Amino acid sequence: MINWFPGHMNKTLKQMQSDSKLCDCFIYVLDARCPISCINPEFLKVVKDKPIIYVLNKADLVNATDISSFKTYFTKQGQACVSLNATISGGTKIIINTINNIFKDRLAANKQKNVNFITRAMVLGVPNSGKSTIVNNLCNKARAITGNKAGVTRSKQWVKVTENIEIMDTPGVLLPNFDDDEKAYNLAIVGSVKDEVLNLVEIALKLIARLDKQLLITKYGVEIDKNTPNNVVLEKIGKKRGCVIKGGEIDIERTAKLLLTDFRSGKIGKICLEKI
Ligand SMILES: Nc1nc2c(ncn2[C@@H]2O[C@H](COP(=O)(O)OP(=O)(O)OP(=O)(O)O)[C@@H](O)[C@H]2O)c(=O)[nH]1
Ligand SMILES: [Mg+2]
Repeated sequence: MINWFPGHMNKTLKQMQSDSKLCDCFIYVLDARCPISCINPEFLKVVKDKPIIYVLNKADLVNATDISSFKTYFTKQGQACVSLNATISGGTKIIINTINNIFKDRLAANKQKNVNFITRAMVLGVPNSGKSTIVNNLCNKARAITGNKAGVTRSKQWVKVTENIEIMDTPGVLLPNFDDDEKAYNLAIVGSVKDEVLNLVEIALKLIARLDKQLLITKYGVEIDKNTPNNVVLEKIGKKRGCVIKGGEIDIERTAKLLLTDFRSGKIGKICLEKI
């Protein structure tokens, strides 16, 4: 059972609800490795009935077939959905095009009247999904602080992206209660839950349960089969990778961290934790 909903997240949600009155649309950032787990029902109170652009971010870490199924899934909900890699130059241009497309009638009408209408978008999502990286990519500048762990952004900020688009970065917010442990574990695996509050061995075992054993055989050279218990798989990975403490015992915590780091950085492969 994972629960991490510190006071600042509740405060952030309230602030977002108040700021959302100024917003025309929302850039809802999802980690493409587990987009459904990234859906936070609390955001409904912020978004209400305004347009959403779902962003399947970190698309570079997932294979194209999975991306395509999730795009279909979100588009069927009547919202825009794009996939991207926010770490490459120009990776987020598609967001600007999508916003301009959603508001094209209003933009055209305002142009005729010679009024420069500003479209305001709030960037929201669970921690570590890449919101600040997207903001920086959109502005072509390091405006927002980013980091490879949950809870980097602590306060809101508005930034100008084009002559007619302004966006606001927000701190990541998790669900106050998880009704589905599997979703919580997915978020923990991808790094949305602060590692310090987790039992990383438990999370690594959950990751192993989700991975194709053949992939682990290829990547780590371990001798296992589909019936090998997950804790034995983890031990074998530790042994192969030299995670050993005095007396030849496996350092299981270090092995867990190593496996999670390999997964999070894409070293194990392009893997989606969810199927649709
Ligand atoms: N591979 C890959 N990594 C990404 C991508 N976008 C962001 N990242 C990495 O993900 C990590 C988290 O990025 P941030 O932008 O700080 O995430 P955030 O959503 O702002 O996180 P909080 O502020 O904690 O809520 C960083 O290490 C980024 O470099 C992407 O498209 N692909
Ligand atoms: Mg951030």
